[in-house]
Amino acid sequence: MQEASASMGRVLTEDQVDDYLRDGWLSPFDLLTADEVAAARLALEDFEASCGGDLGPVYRSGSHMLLPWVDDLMRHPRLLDAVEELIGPDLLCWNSIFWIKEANSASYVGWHQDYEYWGLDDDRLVSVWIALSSASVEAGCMSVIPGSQRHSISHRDTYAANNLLSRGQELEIDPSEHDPVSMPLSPGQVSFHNVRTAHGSGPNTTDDRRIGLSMHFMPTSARQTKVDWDAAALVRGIDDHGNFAHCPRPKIDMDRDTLPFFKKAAEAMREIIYADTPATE
Ligand SMILES: O=C(O)CCC(=O)C(=O)O
Repeated sequence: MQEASASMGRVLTEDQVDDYLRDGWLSPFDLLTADEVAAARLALEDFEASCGGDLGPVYRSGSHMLLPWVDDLMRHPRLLDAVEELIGPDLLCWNSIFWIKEANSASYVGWHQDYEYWGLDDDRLVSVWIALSSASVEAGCMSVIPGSQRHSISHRDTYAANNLLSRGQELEIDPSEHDPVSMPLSPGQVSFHNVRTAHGSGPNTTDDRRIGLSMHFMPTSARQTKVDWDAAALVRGIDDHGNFAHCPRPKIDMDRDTLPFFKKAAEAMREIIYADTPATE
C-alpha cells in the first residue's frame, strides 16, 4: 500500500535537523494560517459541543479515525515534509491526542518520556504538537530537557487529579536541575520532540483555553511490543512491514463506517498504556 510522496524542496534547514537530532526537540515551525487555525478550533469546539461540552477520555485520543479534518491535518503536506526530513520517507502516524487546558485551570502535564509507555520499539518516533490557540509560557506551553532522549529516566505513577496523563506519570528526577527549555507557540505553530525526550507543562494562567493537538509519527518498520494488534495511519510512502493495521479514513464527522475500528484501536491503546501497572480488584 502506498501513500502520497514528498513535495519538492526542503522545509527544514540542515542545521534544524542537526539540532533536532542532537537535542531531541525543534520549535517553533510555522504550519497553519490564521484562517486554518480558526477553522480547526471551530471544528473542535463544535465536536466538543456534540459530545456534551467535553471530549472526555474517549474522544481525546484517536479522533483522526472519526473526524476528517483531524485526518487531513495529520496528512498536511508541509508537516509530513518536515517529519520526513527528520525520520525518513515511509511514515505511519500512531496516534493523535488533544491536550486542552481550560482558561485559568490547574491542569498540567507531568514530566515524562513517552517511550517508556507506548510499547513501540523504534526510538526515532517524533511527536508533533500543533497549537490551536496560544501556547505561551503563561498558558502552560510544553518544556523539554534537551538531550534527555539519550537516556531512560525512572518514572512513577501518581494518578494526580490535575495531571492530564492517564497514570499521572512523573519523572523521578527534578527537571529544574536539568536546564529545561520552554517551547512557546503561537496559534498555528508546531513543535517537534523525540519520543524519549523528557517533557511536561504547567497550568494555564491565561483567560483563553490552551488547545494543542499532538500527532506521533514513526517509520513503517516500527513494531508494537506490548499487544498483538495495534493500529496506525499510513500517511506517506510505502508500508512493506505490515506491523500495524492501517486506520481507515473517515468521510464524515463520527463516520459510522470507521467507528468500530476506532473502538478496537482505543481498546488496544488502553491495554498498552496500562500494560505494566499492578492488577487492581
Ligand atoms: O500538551 C502538553 O502539555 C503535553 C503534551 C505531550 O505530552 C505530548 O505531546 O507528548
